[in-house]
Amino acid sequence: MDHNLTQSQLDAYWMPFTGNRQFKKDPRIIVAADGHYFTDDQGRQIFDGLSGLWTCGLGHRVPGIIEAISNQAHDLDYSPAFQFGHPKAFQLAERITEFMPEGLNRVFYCGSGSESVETSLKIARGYWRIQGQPTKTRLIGRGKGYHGVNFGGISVGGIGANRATFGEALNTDHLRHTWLPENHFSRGMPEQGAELADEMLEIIALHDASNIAAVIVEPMAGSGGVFPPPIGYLQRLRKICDDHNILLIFDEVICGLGRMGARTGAEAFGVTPDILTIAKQVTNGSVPLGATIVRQDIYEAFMATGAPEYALEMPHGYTYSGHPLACSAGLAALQVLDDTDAIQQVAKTAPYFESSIHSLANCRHVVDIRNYGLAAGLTLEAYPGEPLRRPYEVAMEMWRKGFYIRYGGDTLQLGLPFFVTEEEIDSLTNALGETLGTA
Ligand code: PXG
Ligand code: PLP
Repeated sequence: MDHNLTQSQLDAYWMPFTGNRQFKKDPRIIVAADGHYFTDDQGRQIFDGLSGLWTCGLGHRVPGIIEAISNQAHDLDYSPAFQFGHPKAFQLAERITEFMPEGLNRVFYCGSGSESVETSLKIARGYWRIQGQPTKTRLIGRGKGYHGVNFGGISVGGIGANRATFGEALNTDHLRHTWLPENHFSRGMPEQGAELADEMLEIIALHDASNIAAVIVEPMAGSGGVFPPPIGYLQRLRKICDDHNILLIFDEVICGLGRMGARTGAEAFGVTPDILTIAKQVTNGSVPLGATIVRQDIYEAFMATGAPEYALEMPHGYTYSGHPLACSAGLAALQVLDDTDAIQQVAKTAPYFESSIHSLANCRHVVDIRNYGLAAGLTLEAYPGEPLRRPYEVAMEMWRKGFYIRYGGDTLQLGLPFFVTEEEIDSLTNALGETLGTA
């Protein structure tokens, strides 16, 4: 394999969510991975402090998953997603429901988190139309929310930069984000802020519930900077949705399948949504797959419109919905998750990680630290007029030191592998402390 990329090869690839000009001057090329470490093109070992992009909680190159994908590629490389099925798509659907809260037991596949979000929003609107309430179309999101990059997702999303560039999107409203100054340096769920859910009542007063289809939130906001929900917040939001007949969607693309130390964020925080999205961890990142899981009665409503049986109940789906490689990878990943008690391991390691990461509270430029499960976010004080620069500089220095961490906006983000050791946590935190000390 030739890792000496030519300038024209570097130029040809328009990289996603990347500073392309900076990257191409100083490329960071990953050529291999194993367990908790990447190998770069200089042969350096780099600790994976974000589990890929929140994808690979079980580490890289998990034997059962490699084998499943390679066997599947031999047996059935592709099977048409529309009007035909293959066994693993059904087997995985049932398996996924075993990880879901009680009552969420119908699974619609797609290829990514962004698509799982679009699917959830379309199901919500379609559901109300079928119920004879076609005016219930409005979609509500939350500040700092990340729901992928498609038009629905950026509309309900609460990260301005992801949307402002692209002009008109869907008409949506947003609850305020839950990042309150009085909660800075909270460990786990912050104490203040449950009442922020009541903003939903103001939005209802503005539009009337008869025009609102759904509200979508991440149980713990991830990409926006890791914001666990205030104690009682999600319960309050659930109650308002129930009182006003509004569907509650949890976007669990990061929270789902282990990272919170529970099977879902819904389980961790004790609130069950009507629709839940997953992606990333479902195949341990090995093959793209997303899914939208709904309450059985939502599915049944689509089946019970009186249309002929051969008619499509929902005109929606992706070429790669339930791709055979993805489904076999998903079955294997969930098997490993189960067999290794990985989720219990996350819950067990979380307190150690919490103390370790909060030991950075007094480092220079650290404005706030937040954590839950094996996720943490740090907000850094901005250079005057340059909010994005410091996290970038810190992350680059960490890369030079042999640690991959995520930076975005004015935050650093950590999402450790589920079987991270205390030694690995210590060395990551020490390196980060050293870097911040001089940043
Ligand atoms: N919803 C949520 C809650 C997500 O975190 C998506 C939807 C979109 O998924 P896809 O597969 O379309 O990217 C995500 C993805 C980060 C980071 O650094 C987070 C995501 C993606 C890339 C980087 O926090 N989340
Ligand atoms: N664009 C065109 C021209 C297509 O034919 C298709 C799928 O058939 C799509 C977009 C959507 O692709 P996907 O199903 O992979 O999302």
